[in-house]
Amino acid sequence: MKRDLVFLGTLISLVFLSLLRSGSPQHLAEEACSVQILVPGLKGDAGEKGEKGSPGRPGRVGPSGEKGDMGDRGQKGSVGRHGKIGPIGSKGEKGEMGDVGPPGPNGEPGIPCECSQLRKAIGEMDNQVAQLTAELKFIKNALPSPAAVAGVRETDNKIYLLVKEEKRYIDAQLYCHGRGGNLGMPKDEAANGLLASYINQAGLTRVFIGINDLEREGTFVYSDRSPMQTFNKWRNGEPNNAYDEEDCVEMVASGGWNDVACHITMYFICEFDKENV
Ligand code: MMA
Ligand code: CA
Repeated sequence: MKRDLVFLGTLISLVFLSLLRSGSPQHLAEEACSVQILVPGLKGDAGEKGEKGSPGRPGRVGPSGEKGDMGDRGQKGSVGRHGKIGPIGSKGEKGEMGDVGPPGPNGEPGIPCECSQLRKAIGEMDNQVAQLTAELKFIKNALPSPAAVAGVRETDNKIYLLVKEEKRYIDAQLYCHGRGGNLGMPKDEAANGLLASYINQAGLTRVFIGINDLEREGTFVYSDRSPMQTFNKWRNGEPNNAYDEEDCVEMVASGGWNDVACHITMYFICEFDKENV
């Protein structure tokens, strides 16, 4: 490179000199041609060592190696993550009922108001509840099987119950006693008329009522042992103690009374005092 520069410099100097000598452009071409006879100078000294080149591109990927030997067994892995939640199980059987809990806290105080009317109404309702409770208790205790019930009849102080189960007088009396009552004992016209209509409305012709002369022939008493008063409803010709065996009494559909044998069976009417209900 250095040698080339020296040669070029020499060439330019010679051309310049010849231009100065000629003094005109016509002589320039003739003088330039004369340069062709020039010869190169001596070879220059060796240049300095060049700088290191940049690294070459990476070579191509080599062929895959032979399969290696089997490696050692790996270490035991760490615990895995939690699995997903399983499906909901079937419902268990109902447990036993727990003990009764402690009583709750007291309620808020009531709102003050003009309560006299309300208090009165509540008092009346309390009475009605008590009455209904007592009646329900009576009904549960007194009623025979539902099929045998023909409703009840009542007056101010009595409840009458027609029992459609055929019984002998003594068993009918026991039945009524067992429920806190007696066989029906009509002691006045009103009561007698009520029982008569009860029988008729039930489509019956006769029922036992609570009158008999079991203790003393010819002396009729009510089944609560109270004596017969002036009121009676004996049919014409009764009591006749037919066949000398009629110590019990039936009421027929007209409301009239007739003495009959106590061992025959028929439906009957019980009566209950409301004050005992
Ligand atoms: C007759 C009459 C009554 C008696 C009955 C007994 C139908 O009426 O004599 O007094 O009680 O018979 O069946
Ligand atoms: Ca008779």
